Amino acid sequence: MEPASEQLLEIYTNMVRSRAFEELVISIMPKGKIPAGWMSGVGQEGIVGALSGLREDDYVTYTHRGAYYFLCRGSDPGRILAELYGKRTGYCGGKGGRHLADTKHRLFGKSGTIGGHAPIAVGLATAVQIRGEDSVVMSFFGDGTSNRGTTHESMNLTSVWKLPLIWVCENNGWAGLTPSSMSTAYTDVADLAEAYSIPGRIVDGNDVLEVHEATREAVARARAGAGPSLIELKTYRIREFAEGGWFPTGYRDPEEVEAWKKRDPIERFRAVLLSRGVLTAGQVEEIQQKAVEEMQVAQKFADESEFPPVEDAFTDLYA
Ligand SMILES: Cc1ncc(C[n+]2csc(CCOP(=O)(O)OP(=O)(O)O)c2C)c(N)n1
Repeated sequence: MEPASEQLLEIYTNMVRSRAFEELVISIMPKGKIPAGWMSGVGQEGIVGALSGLREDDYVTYTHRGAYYFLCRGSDPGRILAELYGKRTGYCGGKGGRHLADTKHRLFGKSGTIGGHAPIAVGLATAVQIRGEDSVVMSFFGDGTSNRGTTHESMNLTSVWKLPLIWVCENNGWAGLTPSSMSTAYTDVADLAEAYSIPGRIVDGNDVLEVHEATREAVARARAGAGPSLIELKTYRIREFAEGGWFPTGYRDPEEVEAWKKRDPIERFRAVLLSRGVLTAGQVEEIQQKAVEEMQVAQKFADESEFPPVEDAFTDLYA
C-alpha cells in the first residue's frame, strides 16, 4: 500500500534533512573540530524508507554510516553534532563520538567492532518477546559486516526464537576500501535468509518507495509474531569510506561513482513527487531552506556547548 501524501512528504523531508546534516559535517570536517571522524551516508538516503515504517516504541541499531537513523527517529541534530565534537551536551556526554546512542528515541547505537550491534539487537528483540510487547527491532548492517560471526549467530537465533527483528543490509558494494567481491563469498546478502529459514528480499536501495514497501511488510510480519526477515538494499556510498582524509582514495573507478550519482535517491524521489503533484517547486525550496536553517541552529548549539570537565572521565565506568 502506497503511503499517504503526508507521509510521502515526511519521507522526502527526512531525506533532505539527512543530506543537509551530511553537508554540514563535511563542511566542518576540515576545521579539525570533529575528532570522532565521520562516515558519510550521502547516496544511501533511501534507508529513510525503512525507518519511516517504524513506530516510536520500536528499536533501532545502526551501522557506522550516516545520520538518517537519528534524524528520522526525532533526535536533535545539535546534540548529534555536539557528540561528534566531544561536547558535554552530546547524546553520550561527548564520550561516544560517532558511536553514539540515543536511548530515549530507542536508538541503541552501534559497536566499535562492526557486527557488534547484532547481538544487542537480538537482546532487544528477546526483551520485547519476553515482555509480550508488540514493538519490533530494526537492525542495519553493511555488506562487509554480513561476514562477521556475530551477524550470523544473531540471525540464526532470531529465526530459532521467531524474534520480532528486521535485518536490513545496506549493501553499498564496498566493505571499507575492499570491493565486496574480494571479501564476501556471496553476491546477494539476501541469500543468507534461506540458510536461516527466514524471508529474504533484494530491493533497489535508491528507490525509497520500494524500500518502504519491502520493510513495511517485514515490520508487519515481525509485529504479528511471525518472526524475522532480511532485506537487502542495493545502494552505494558516494563519499569516501570516511571523511577527513585519513584513508587512501583512488581505489574506485570514477565512472562507477559517477554512474551512481545519477541514481541519487533524493533526486529520484523528488522527480516522482513532482510528477505526481504531491510536491511543488515552491515546497522543494522551502523544505531545503528549512533543513539548512535547522542545521545552522544545530551548529550554533554544538559550537556554544561546553566540553566536559576532566572529572567526567571518571563517570559512566563499570569499575
Ligand atoms: C571487527 C571489526 N573489523 C574491522 C573494523 C574496521 N571497519 C570499520 S567499518 C569497516 C567496513 C565495513 O564494511 P561494511 O559493513 O560494508 O560497511 P561500509 O563501511 O561499506 O558502509 C571496517 C572494516 C571494525 N570496526 N570492526
